[in-house]
Amino acid sequence: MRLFVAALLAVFAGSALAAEVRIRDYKFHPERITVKAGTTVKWVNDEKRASHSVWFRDERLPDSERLFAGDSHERKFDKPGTYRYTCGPHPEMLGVVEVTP
Ligand SMILES: [Cu+2]
Repeated sequence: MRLFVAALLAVFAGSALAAEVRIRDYKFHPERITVKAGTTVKWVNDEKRASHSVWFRDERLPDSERLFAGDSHERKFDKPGTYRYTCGPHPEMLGVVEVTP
């Protein structure tokens, strides 16, 4: 519910700040992305079969829902910082979102 409200607020705020990370070959592309605070990052699973997730484990957040082929996941980053994440089923998959002021 909280995510839904956040998404709704983002829509109403008309936020144009967006960035995309594609998932394929068991990797995040790009593995490191730099965005401005207030940006919504969207992960899209481009695999034919493999499912993945987006898990900000260091922040002790719950794992995302499982992303099957074509599914996507979004998170808005309001605070500058370095956000490392992994994939729940594949801990060898690593990614970083660098958020600048
Ligand atoms: Cu994965």
